[in-house]
Amino acid sequence: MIALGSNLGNRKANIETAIEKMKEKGLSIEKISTIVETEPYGYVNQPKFLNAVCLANTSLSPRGLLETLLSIEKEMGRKRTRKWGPRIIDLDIIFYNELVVREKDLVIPHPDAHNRFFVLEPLCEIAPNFVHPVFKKTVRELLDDLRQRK
Ligand code: PH2
Ligand code: MG
Ligand code: MG
Repeated sequence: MIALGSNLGNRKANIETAIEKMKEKGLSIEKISTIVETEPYGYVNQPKFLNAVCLANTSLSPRGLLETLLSIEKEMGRKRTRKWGPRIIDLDIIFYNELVVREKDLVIPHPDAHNRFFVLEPLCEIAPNFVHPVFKKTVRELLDDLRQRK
């Protein structure tokens, strides 16, 4: 499961280009959520985002997938400025099946996914019953929990 986000330039085109590039690089995109406009989270003083999530099939390892996603971000001209700052495209691995990875530069499930409406809402559209392998809760339950908390 991959989350896509953009808040610079032609945001919709950026998300669509990223999906095309994922296909070109051999990912099989099985499902794509609706693209939604969301308020910036974390660092709030920046433009609104468009966000979506997609379900992809790949023979790449988690690390291979990370490298592929970073290469797409780079090809699309992403410049890394401040953490959580504005970006033309951000591609994050949210889940990789039931796998749990905890390495310095690669943490799966995404460590903040359960706190983010812009991830859980689109995810709930395409995979409501997927179980978070650490919290042992479905995406729908995580979204309900977040709504209670916020
Ligand atoms: N990404 C961030 C920080 N804040 N806010 C929204 N709404 N959407 C994002 O994709 C996003 C964010 C860091 O990756
Ligand atoms: Mg991100
Ligand atoms: Mg990222």
